[in-house]
Amino acid sequence: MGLNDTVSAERVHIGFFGMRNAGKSSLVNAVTGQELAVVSDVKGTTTDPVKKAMELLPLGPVVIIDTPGIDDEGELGELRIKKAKQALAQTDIAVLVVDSQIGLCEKDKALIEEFKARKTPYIIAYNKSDLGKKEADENAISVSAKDKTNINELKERIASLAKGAKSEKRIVADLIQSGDTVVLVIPIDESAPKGRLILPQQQTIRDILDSGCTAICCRDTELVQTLDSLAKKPKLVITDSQAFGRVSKDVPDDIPLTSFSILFARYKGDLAELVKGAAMLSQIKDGDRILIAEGCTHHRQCNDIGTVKMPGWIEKFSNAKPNFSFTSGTEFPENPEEFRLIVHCGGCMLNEKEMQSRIGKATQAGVPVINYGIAIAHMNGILRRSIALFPDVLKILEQQ
Ligand SMILES: Nc1nc2c(ncn2[C@@H]2O[C@H](COP(=O)(O)OP(=O)(O)O)[C@@H](O)[C@H]2O)c(=O)[nH]1
Ligand SMILES: [Mg+2]
Repeated sequence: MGLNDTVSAERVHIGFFGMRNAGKSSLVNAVTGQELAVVSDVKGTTTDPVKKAMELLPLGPVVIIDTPGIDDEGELGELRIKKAKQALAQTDIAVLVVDSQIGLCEKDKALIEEFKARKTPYIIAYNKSDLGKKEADENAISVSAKDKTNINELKERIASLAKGAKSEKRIVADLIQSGDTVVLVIPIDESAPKGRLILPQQQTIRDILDSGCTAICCRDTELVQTLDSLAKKPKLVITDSQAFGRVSKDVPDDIPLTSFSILFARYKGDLAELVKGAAMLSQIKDGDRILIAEGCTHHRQCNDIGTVKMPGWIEKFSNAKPNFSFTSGTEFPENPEEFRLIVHCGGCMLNEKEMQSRIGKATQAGVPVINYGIAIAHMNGILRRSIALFPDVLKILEQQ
């Protein structure tokens, strides 16, 4: 990723779905103007979803996802279908590609139901119009990847769907006003990446700057002197959740304090659902199955927390020996009901859609779900203070 690129998780994700040989890959190539995807008349050529971040006019920064056909057969086929479903979890806007010579089949209709259930805006692209045109209705467009017919029109339709698809949620901007000062506490320990800040910290600083506010960063060890040096009381202190215990002692009670994880839980996930789940931590017994889910596969800091620290903290807090399972990257159980609790990472590499979809799966299965920051805050007895900024969520905690 180049330094000036839009963070992938912040881009509108456009997924192309449909039957094998409908022309998904050809249409992806026509829309992007690049040979992004393998086109083949052998069915089932695309095996894994292919993802690419790019600028797509008139939309701007997007991620294009080309998926394998949903009608794949055999064991390998099942895996491909599963991967296509995982791609759907990240998709902000879906393009259902249909071979106009064949028309909508049952599997296409099932996909449409799936789009609706996930509230994913979609458009049907009847492809291969060069072979004979299918009259397109309101939700559809007739295109030819081969002749490049109606490709610009398709892009415009996708762009207009995108307008409503990305939420207007902000990380902190709605909590502060131009002129405010915000203090960010960023401990630099062995788990901090060398020479840089992590994504949630960068994004929070940017959101503060965009709001015409001042961001002051310090380590936990310099927090007291930093606060003492300020002529004006900061509007808010945001800390790394691992330092929350110490930081909460150093920040006077009249200054609101929260953590990056709480802010990101609100930004990408569902803070109320996540806070509700925290109570389960106090009910864990020997042998209870707990899933620790991470959004990325390569983040050393998270790995450390997820596979080592978090299980240790939970055992200590619950005074029990639960049974931990771990997933990472795009893996996430379709049916998580076997778990008593799901502890998810902050999800800095996942887009909002995916985070919402995971929380949705868990709550539908009746499984409480929390994130690292909320777990840490709860186990240190400081959850209340870290969500005091959000009265509606605080109410939920008090009602438990
Ligand atoms: N006539 C015609 N053939 C097309 C068109 N789009 C794709 N194809 C052909 O359909 C076959 C399958 O295309 P592909 O993009 O690999 O389909 P996918 O399996 O849905 O990704 C290939 O032989 C393409 O050349 C089109 O607009 N018109
Ligand atoms: Mg393909």
